Order: sequence, then C-alpha cells, then structure tokens
Amino acid sequence: MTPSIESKERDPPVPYDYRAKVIVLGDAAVGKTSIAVRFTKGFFSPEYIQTLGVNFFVQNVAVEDKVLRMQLWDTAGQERFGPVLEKYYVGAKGAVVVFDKTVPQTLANVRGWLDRVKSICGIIPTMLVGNKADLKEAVTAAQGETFAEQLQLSYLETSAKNGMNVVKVFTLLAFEVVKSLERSEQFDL
Ligand code: G3D
Ligand code: MG
Repeated sequence: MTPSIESKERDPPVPYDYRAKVIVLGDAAVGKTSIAVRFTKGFFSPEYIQTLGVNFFVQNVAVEDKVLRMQLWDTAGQERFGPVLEKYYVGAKGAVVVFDKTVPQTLANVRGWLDRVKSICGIIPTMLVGNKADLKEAVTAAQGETFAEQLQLSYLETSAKNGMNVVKVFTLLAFEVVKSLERSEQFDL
C-alpha cells in the first residue's frame, strides 16, 4: 500500500518531550506499510521517500505524563530485493518486526531481521507482530507466543485491515522506548 501524498500533512505541530526513530521490519507483503498507515493515519514527510527509499511516518504517543514523537521508518519495497541498507537501521530506538500469520515462512525469517537489528542497533525495545489475524491462520497464537518468548520479545497479533491491536503495538513499544531513553539518559530532543 502506498500512501498518497496529497492527503497528508508534514510534521503535525504538536509538542512532545522525546522523539525516537522506530523501524518497521519484516518480509515483503506481511503488512508493514498497512500497519504504519493505520497507526499514523498517514502523516509522513514525502521528501524522505525520495532520498532514502523509505516511507517516513510521524505519530505522537502519550506515555504517562510524557509525549513520545515516534518517527516510523517503513521500507519502501527494498526488502523484496535483498538486505535493507544499514542506514535504515542506524539510530533506531525501537523496532517492530512483522510476520504474516498466513505464511509460516515469514515467521521463520523473523530471526534474520532480529539479527540485523541487534548487529546494528544493539538491544533495543522490539515488538513481534503477527499480522493478518482477520484471515485463516497458518501460525497459531501459541506458536507466535512461544517464538517470542524464546527471543524475549513482546508478542501481539494485529489486523491492519480491521485495526485490531495496531494502536496497542505502538503504545506498548512507546512505553518501552521511553523507559529505555530515560534509563540511558540519551534524550534526542
Ligand atoms: P508490506 O508493506 O509489508 O510489503 P503491505 O505489506 O502493507 O503493502 O500489505 C501487503 C498486502 O497485504 C496488501 O494487499 C494489504 O492490503 C494486505 N494486508 C496488510 N495487512 C493486512 C491485514 O491485516 N489483513 C488482511 N486481510 N490483509 C492485509 P494488496 O492486495 O494491496 O497487495
Ligand atoms: Mg511496504
């Protein structure tokens, strides 16, 4: 899904306390862009699409008495052709790794995505997301949960189609990101 430029605004002028780059990863067609669009209602900065080959979305999230401005980076299709460029990962403070519950191979490939996050970003708050929960599943919730447990990740099932759990993914991640920013005291204001 490609967001159309004319219906979007740039940098909604809302105050925030922290900001963080959050990367959305996973195999092609698992629903990354659909999830990002559903969550942010499509706010993005179009120039980033041309210069970096990414969809760039912005959404503020309240975490207790603070506001985190999430800058979501979504691959613009390069994941179809090979590894996503290192600069896509650099500086990320959180990650959402998505697989498609109807395609087991996309879960098997999650490990590769996580390895790359870890090698470039170190250990950052990460959510594992089983998307397309509105369709007939080939990966059960228990399988997703077991996999997530082994890797010490939080797991949620979403449907970008009907909106199920999409906000929850980013709310939980925002909480973890704010805690980790406050722990490291590396505020990116
Ligand atoms: P990607 O960004 O990971 O490559 P997209 O994936 O967001 O482009 O989604 C790929 C296809 O899956 C799209 O269908 C999209 O509509 C569909 N899709 C994404 N999320 C869901 C979901 O939760 N449920 C269902 N049923 N479909 C979903 P098309 O046909 O446009 O290619
Ligand atoms: Mg996409």
